[in-house]
Amino acid sequence: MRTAWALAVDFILPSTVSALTFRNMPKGLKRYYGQDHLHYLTCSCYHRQPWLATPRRRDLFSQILEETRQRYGFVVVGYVVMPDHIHLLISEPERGTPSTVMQVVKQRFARRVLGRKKRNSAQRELWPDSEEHVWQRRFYDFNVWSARKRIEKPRYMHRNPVKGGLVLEPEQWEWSSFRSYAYQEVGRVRVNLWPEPVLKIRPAA
Ligand code: NI
Repeated sequence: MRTAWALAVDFILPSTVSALTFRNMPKGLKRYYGQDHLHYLTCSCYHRQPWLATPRRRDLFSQILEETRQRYGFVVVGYVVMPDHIHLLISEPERGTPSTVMQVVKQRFARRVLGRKKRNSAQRELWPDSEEHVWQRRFYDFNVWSARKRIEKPRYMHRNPVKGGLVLEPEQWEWSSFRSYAYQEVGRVRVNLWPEPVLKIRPAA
């Protein structure tokens, strides 16, 4: 993961989302949204523990990302799921903000992997806030404006598993957008695709 250029920009609580969702976010910070650009998001597992080490976990994360994409309405331009962190290049969502998307994905994944541990009420107290045990609180949001960066970011993401010594070629890593671009494969996460528009039909007066 390369974060030298990543901006830990400020954060504003979106009024549309309950404060509970954001209770782990650092206070007094704000992020800026609403522009027509892409967001390059990076989030690491807590203390770089490999919560995404197994294919099953990476499948789960990908599935949650796709469900969230459909629900919040955004384009995944590129992504990679690594054993201890993730990178996403996404559009502005139709509902909420990139921060909402990140929080939803982090929370849903944490709940799923910690679900079994939390079922026991005695253990529940040992896991007062599951998300904190799985993900770092902060994530990095880098606004991608230029055509050059729009190319550079996916390339960097696709090479991440190679640089990490996990595979020899980007195409050998199933949990990235590479194969969708190279072979037009329909992957676990639909890449470069707007969600189906949902028609809101008003009842006749
Ligand atoms: Ni990385």
